[in-house]
Amino acid sequence: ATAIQRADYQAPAWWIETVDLAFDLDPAKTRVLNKMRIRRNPDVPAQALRLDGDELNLARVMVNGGGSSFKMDGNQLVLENLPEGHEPLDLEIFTTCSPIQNTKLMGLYVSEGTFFTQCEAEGFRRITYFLDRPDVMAMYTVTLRASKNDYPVLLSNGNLVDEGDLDDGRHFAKWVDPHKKPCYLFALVAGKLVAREQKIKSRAGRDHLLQVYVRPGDLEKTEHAMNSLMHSVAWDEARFGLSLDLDRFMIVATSDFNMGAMENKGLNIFNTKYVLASQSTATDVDFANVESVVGHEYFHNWTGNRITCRDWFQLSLKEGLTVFRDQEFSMDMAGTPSARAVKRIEDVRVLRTVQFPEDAGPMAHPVRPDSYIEINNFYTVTIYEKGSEVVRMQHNLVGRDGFAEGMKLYFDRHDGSAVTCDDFVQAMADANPASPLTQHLQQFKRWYSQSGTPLVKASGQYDPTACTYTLTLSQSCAATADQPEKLPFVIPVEMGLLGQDGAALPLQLQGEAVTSSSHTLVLTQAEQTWVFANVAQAPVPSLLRGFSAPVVLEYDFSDAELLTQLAHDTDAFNRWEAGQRLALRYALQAIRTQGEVASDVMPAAFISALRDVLRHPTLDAAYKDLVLTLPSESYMAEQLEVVDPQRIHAVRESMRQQLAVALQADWAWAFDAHSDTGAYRPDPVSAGRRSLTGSALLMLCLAARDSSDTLWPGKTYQRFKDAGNMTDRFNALSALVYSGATLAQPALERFHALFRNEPLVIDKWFSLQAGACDRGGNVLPAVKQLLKHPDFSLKNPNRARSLIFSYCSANPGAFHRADAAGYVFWSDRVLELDAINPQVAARLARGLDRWRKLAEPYRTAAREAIARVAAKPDLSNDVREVVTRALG
Ligand code: BAL
Ligand code: ZN
Repeated sequence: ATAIQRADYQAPAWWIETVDLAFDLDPAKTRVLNKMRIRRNPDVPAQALRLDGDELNLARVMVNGGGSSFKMDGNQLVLENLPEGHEPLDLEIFTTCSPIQNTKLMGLYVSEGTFFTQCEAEGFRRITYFLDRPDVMAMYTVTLRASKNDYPVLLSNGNLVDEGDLDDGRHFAKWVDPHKKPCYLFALVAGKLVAREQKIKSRAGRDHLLQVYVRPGDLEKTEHAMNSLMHSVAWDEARFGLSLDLDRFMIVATSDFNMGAMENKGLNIFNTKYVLASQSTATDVDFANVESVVGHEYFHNWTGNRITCRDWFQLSLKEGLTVFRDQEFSMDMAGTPSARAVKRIEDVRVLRTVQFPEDAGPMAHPVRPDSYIEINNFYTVTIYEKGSEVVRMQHNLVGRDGFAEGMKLYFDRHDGSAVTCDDFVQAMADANPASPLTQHLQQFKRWYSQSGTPLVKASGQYDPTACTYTLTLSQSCAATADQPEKLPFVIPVEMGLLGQDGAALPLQLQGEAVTSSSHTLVLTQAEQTWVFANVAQAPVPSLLRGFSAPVVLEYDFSDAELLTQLAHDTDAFNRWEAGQRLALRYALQAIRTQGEVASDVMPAAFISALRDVLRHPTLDAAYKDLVLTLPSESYMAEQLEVVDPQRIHAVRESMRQQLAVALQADWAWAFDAHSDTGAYRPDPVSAGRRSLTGSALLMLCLAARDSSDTLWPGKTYQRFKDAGNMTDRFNALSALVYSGATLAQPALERFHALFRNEPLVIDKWFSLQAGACDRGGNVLPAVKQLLKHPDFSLKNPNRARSLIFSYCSANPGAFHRADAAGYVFWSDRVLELDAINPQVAARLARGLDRWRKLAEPYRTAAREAIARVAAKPDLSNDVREVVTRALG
């Protein structure tokens, strides 16, 4: 396969104005009649019409009611002799496909007896021949015909305009979408479904019907999704003045889905994982994820659907912006400043533990990539999460009101069209002419064109005579796999100064008025210096507050300075960050030290500071829990030139044990003080209390290992049995499993028996065992055994992820084995999955992206495993691209 280049973009030679699709739905052979009105694009030299197709059986092609000559060029259907001129033509194409055989879950497929579609990015070509590119936007009419008994519900985009019975027990439904759209937003669903319904009136006074469709037994698990949808509608109106533009908005859940969810116009299709939630089957994290994903897909209705992408290189135009919007939505819903900070920390943790490695690895690409082989491989944390950070920097540079103005101008200019990332930034800048964004616009755009994580080095100098503090910031960005040279970025660095007692100092840049206690410096050059006046004492700098740019910040903090920040920083992010820096510092020292890992990796002063946070009278439980959580093994690995995963694992385990034992009485206090959360509500405050009690139980079970005490494992088992909600139950179960308690096995068996009919809970059951703490290499044999479990299926992406990804991609201490058995297991699964579902296989294939950093013997063994995958001749493009880059 050849790479597609962004620079090669050309406008389409033809437009498709209307599409009239008729489906005769049958699992084995579905017939699709596609009638299009097409027209030559007058701005482009005359060319043949080339329509994309994939795994279709072509039966007939007609032009203006008569037969037409055509040829095939690979997967493309080519019509060379179409009438000249710019009059519209009627093109009719009749094809069949086999949804039941579609295990790739792209295009039209069957899941548990129900038809679903997934068209983004290039799935529509698996339904009919088409100009399958996002800049071709058409009006759609869709008629569905199917057995009434087997498929009583027939759904597509837009409004239901007709329905009725046909001969032979079949029936039909006709849908018209009032908005033009690219084909990747097309959807249909047909099956035995029931809906929760809600009528709402928007601020603008328009009536809407909201529906959440699920399988009959799942209806009582849809209340939270519906509430989340109503909140999303209200939020987008309140924050951005964007109202729902449809009479009817539908969400449908399926248990077989490659992604989290899909924003098809008016007919969002969701992975059940992000729709279904009940107190007894879903954790607080699941509830929060449902809210966030429902919001994300709903917000796409404007950012993605009304304005879409010119080409797939612009994917972050809609994804980065929509992630930013869903993050803001979740923060606004969370309410308190503390809950906002918790959400921010969680988002930054994902960025740093997943996106930073991506940017430093073989798949590095800019937020707007320049080339790809398989677009499905570019639905990445760089496009989504880093893309969101790039939007967030714009938000911070123009201010909240300025951002709203920029959004307004963006819609005024581009509503109803397919545009580029440049168009978005230009609108943001034009709406805010006096902002630093506009001042540095061309340079700011490097965030879209350059990959890599910038490194910002800071140093400070206090002059006690002049009472000045001089802060110097310098930036650099290492070469990435795709780009050797980098130019300076525009980096907003929000900062403050603390006194030695932790009190905030007023900020006054020399020659300027006092600002406040927090200020944003805009670093644009390789090195810049700022001088602060009237600084009464040597300050502790609090830099990159709120993580104001997606960079690595280096500053030679003393332990004492970090302890001051941990105790006092008014910026909640940096307060948390100070604790992480200290923990990381001690971890790296222990990792680099030869010999057996000490049992006291962290000094007493740090343990004591953590105790103070844990016992703090006013901090929220959720925040405490984040501060008391050590940096992950993969984050530690990223800080090292050469990675010995077993050494990292041993050090982190030792640190956790130290925290468990040293704070044993405090954990017991924390458990008792927070364990009553009253009637279940998934709000951030009570969720935080549950999260902290869960951590406390794990710590108490770990401490019990040292003392052979059975009290806390016993109490934990009791809590597992008696829990009134899934969060408490699962946290207790996890504590038993992660601590290796003897009660873990009976608890796992009981859990399975209780929830055998709840697929999403059984996913948790698999995932927990695959993610268990490795003790003497015991996890891999357990995972292999679970592969044979009757509930396991490789074909269901959620189930495959729950067992295989949880082991290969989320459990480094168990996966990186000196005997290479983890890597062999990985390569076997990548190859098996590739034959079923290349998209999911390619995700798993990313699991060894960072093999070059590994110490021996891991490095050689990992390379051999990747080479083994690459040696397979008939690999999908998806997996081929990933392993080729990994080896390249
Ligand atoms: N557009 C693919 C799924 C999502 O990002 O919402
Ligand atoms: Zn999205």
